[in-house]
Amino acid sequence: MRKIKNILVTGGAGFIGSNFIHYLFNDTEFDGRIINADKLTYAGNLENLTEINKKHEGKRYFFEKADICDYNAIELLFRKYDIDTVIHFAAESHVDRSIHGPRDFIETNINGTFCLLENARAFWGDRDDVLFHHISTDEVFGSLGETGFFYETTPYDPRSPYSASKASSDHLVRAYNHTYNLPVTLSNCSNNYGPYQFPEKLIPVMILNIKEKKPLPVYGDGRNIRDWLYVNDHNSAAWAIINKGKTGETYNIGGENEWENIKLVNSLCEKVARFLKKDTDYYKKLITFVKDRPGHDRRYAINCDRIKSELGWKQSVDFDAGLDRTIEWYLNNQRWIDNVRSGEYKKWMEKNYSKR
Ligand code: NAD
Ligand code: TDX
Repeated sequence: MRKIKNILVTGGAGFIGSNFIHYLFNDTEFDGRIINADKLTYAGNLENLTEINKKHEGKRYFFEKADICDYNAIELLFRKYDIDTVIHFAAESHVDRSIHGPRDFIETNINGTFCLLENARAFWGDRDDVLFHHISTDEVFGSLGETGFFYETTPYDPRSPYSASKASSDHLVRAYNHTYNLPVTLSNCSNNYGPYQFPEKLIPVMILNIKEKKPLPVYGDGRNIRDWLYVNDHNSAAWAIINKGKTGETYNIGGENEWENIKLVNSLCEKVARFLKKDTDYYKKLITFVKDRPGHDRRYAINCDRIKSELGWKQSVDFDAGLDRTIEWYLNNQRWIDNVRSGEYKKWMEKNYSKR
């Protein structure tokens, strides 16, 4: 197996990236250095890494505030830390934001990925003991009807500015492998949930609104379907690919756990009510059907047989236990919530959601 000495984690202050850094320290044998490069947009929060920072900063963990679109800044990081592995999480990640303002999505997701690839190519030359792992989404495959699944071979059909920008970055990563022999792997994953997820995505929005007795905004008829995976299971899959995956290949990652939004929101009402020892029906009455998301993809469902059979990965957290863990985390971390809700996030929410 390739020895990883210095891994560059882009977007390591975001939801999945910060969980990945926790995962490396807590759940793996990895003993190299972790360099977290993050621009700290509204979604980047170093509070996610307070404990890691206290214990490991300057020894095995290094934070660098950097924009992945800044060629010189990234070049410096490759040299300074002698990077041999990249796991690329950094992105603008929220579909609704991409509808209101796609520019940052094009800039970070496409140009930022291009800039990282250019740097990796320049710094690594024709080395084959290095790897660029690109984190992508099932949304690049488009939308499914009532049946069927996305496979690694499913043609791309992105339908939002977010998914189009991610699809574009996937194509660039594959092109760098094909054209320049850059050692790359890719993964396309379904919806993640867990601690540290920014409260703009469905599950944290609902948990917090239930707790605060606010309306629970369900888009359209609530019958859209998503496949949910606990964030650590995404990270264990990415780590398996980095260590055992075949260069140049793509792996689908999923929860095999499809839920209609409305059913999930009802289940969250029941669960949070149980935690707070309150009446479930009161919370369910807060459910409010609101104007649909433009171009709202109907159903996502991932076939992840490949990573299971070839790399021996499987999901380890079932949805019931994972949701309980997540609800408990949001109920017990009010300070994190207050901090994250101030600043840029708050301003954006006020501007875009006050009219609903
Ligand atoms: P997030 O929005 O929580 O975090 C993104 C991080 O990237 C933030 O810390 C932000 O500061 C940083 N960032 C943004 N622009 C940057 C730039 N120009 N330079 C440096 N850093 C920058 O996102 P997430 O949910 O953790 O998603 C991480 C990755 O996983 C993304 O690539 C996303 O497309 C992919 N993904 C997410 C999900 C999901 O359900 N959240 C599912 C599949 C794939
Ligand atoms: O308030 C809401 N009400 C609602 O009905 C929100 C925030 C969402 N929804 C619906 C829209 C979707 O059908 O819930 C579903 C999930 O929505 P999001 O949490 O916004 O996730 P989604 O659009 O599915 O995209 C997510 O999964 C794939 C991540 O944000 C992406 O980064 C990832 O690639």
